[in-house]
Amino acid sequence: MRSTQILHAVGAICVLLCVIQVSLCALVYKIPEEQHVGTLIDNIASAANFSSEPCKDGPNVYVPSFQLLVSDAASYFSVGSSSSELRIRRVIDRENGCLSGSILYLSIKAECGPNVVFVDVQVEIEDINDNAPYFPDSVMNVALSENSIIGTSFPVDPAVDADSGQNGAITYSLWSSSDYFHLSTTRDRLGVHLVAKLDYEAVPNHLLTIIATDGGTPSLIGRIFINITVTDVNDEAPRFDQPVYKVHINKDLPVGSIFYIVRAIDDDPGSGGQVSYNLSLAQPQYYRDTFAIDANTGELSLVKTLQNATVSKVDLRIQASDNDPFVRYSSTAVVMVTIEDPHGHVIG
Ligand SMILES: [Ca+2]
Ligand SMILES: [Ca+2]
Ligand SMILES: [Ca+2]
Ligand SMILES: [Ca+2]
Repeated sequence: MRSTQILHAVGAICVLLCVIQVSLCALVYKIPEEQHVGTLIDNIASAANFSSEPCKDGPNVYVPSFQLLVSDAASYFSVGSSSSELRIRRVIDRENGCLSGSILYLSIKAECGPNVVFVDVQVEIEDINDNAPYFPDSVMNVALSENSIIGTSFPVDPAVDADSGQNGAITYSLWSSSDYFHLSTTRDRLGVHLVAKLDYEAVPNHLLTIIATDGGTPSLIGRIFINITVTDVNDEAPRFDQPVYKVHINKDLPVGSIFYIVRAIDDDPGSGGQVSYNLSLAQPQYYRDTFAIDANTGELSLVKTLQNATVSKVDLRIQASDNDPFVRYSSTAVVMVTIEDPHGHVIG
């Protein structure tokens, strides 16, 4: 380093080409990108051992002058014509797409009377971590059936980072861990896979946030939100509010009377959760001739007089079924009916 202002000078080689007039000199620098306009790189006269004092040639006295020659990279730099200070003229961004590479080449003509030196300058632009990982989409919506098997996965377009080396090396993580989903990363592929059974009725939506972190110091991050909607399948059976009901009815109960109401619920939405009731076929015909249940309301009623009943207890098996057109689920319960005489005594 030539001074605290001068950026990293890698080396200087100067060769005299002509005994008295022209020589070549090569200077090499490394500077970070994104330096401010005006940042001093070096004093070219000093670096190239070219005297900044006036020179004489016979009776003539000349003042040294310095000129940055036209090149692709020349617009990024300036050279003081008398000071010979090489400075940043335009902010250099490695990732702006205008640079053909990370090394820029300049040519500076230093002149004093008949003495001319062409100074070739090579400036390597070092990467800084000035780009955060970036996902092509900031939000991704996914629908998964609740009967998806464990291991089901879906891909996520990976993030990109315009920086180089570790500054552009990305690792992925979930902002907060999930009991249902894990990340999978293999080479350039990013995916989310299912690790637990989904349940529409318990958790119909999952929101994941994937964080992409680069390897810079300090690191930068990007994120994508994954909104996972769990779609329903008919996987719940109706549930009676109690497995056994105990009912006492009078043998004088008029035919048509409603004597009890049962209720079953089904957590599925739509037709898979609509419940209808019926008397089970797996019971004596007499039961089904004597009692009825309303398919929609679960109201139990008497459809045949009990005046001639010879039994005092009837275990009436009732069934609740959902109305899914493809897969129907059912469950059963028992209504224990005790038949009493008008005095409250069990008959028989
Ligand atoms: Ca980066
Ligand atoms: Ca960069
Ligand atoms: Ca159901
Ligand atoms: Ca369901």
